[in-house]
Amino acid sequence: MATTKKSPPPADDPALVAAFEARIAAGESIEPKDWMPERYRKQLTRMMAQHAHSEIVGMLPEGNWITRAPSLRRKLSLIAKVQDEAGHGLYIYCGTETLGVERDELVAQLHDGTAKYSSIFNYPTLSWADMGVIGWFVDGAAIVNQTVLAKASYGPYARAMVRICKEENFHKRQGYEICATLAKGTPSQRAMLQDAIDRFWWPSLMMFGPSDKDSPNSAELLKWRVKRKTNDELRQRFVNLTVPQAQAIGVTLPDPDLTYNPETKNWDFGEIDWDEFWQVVGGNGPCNKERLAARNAAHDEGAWVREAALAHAAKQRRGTEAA
Ligand code: FAQ
Repeated sequence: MATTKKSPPPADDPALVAAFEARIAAGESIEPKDWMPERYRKQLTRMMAQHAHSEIVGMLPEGNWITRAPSLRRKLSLIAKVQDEAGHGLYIYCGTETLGVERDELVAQLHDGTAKYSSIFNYPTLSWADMGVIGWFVDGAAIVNQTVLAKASYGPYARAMVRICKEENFHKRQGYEICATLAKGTPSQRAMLQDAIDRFWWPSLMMFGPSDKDSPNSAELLKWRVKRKTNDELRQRFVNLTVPQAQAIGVTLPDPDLTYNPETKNWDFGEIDWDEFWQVVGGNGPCNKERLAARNAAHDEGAWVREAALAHAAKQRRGTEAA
């Protein structure tokens, strides 16, 4: 039997590409029904899907502490924060669907381990102080990154970022407040805080991705104004913002090379362990397997909810058709 060879997608029409790039250069927003180059669609789908997965997997390290929060007030704010992260994942999955991809397909890629999500969520949460430090560093880093993405050229992604950043600001404040409280606490509370800072500082810097010279996607994303700043520029901004916050509560960031550079007005910092970064991104971090197992178990255990929701929707449709 003759096999039919799948033909490659047609090359983008150069005139359409030029018109598209002129719109980007003019600062226009690209909307779902607008023409876009296939590479633009592909890059956005990749990046937005990874972002949505990160929000969903990002619920796990903090969800781990909901039952152990030290007071009702802390428990309420932690539950609300984790629930917000679920909402962020869902907005971004919806945004990704506007690019013509099914959410089920993306979720299947997360569950079978072929999709990436942020490296930071593959580290364990060992103490209550980790809840403070995640809010301060991880949400802080997310805000630095996402405030710029709120000006991305793709409308649905940019608009999702505006709303998400507002919520992330609350998260950062609740985290920093936990840290400030522990910093004024007993010697063992201060030690617990410092230990959490020591464990999360470097992985938080890794959230911004590889250094610019090793970032294969940046050139294209910058050209099409999905990214407006490079990985290194955003990482530097995060360091500059965080150092004074650490000084204000009297804690130490674990980097002996951290020094203020009066010429550049930046805080210079030490070398990131890129081997560790690539190990974690490649699936070999401390908690990668645990995180995927937890997501898969939650998905399987939720099968009856999806079935019930679909059955209900079908019943509603039949009712509307009969009327
Ligand atoms: N982890 O060429 P680049 C949050 C991959 S949300 C894992 O530089 P790009 C909220 C990258 O995908 C946190 N993989 O890539 C929250 C690429 O792989 P590929 C998530 C990483 O896209 C708070 C390869 O390395 N935020 O925290 C990482 O230009 C608290 C080469 O890298 C976003 O996703 C990494 N850290 O730049 C939730 C923001 N870095 O696909 C709960 C949107 C890189 O070629 C609790 N995304 N890789 O095989 C972005 O801004 C960008 O995608 C970057 C990466 C900056 C992450």
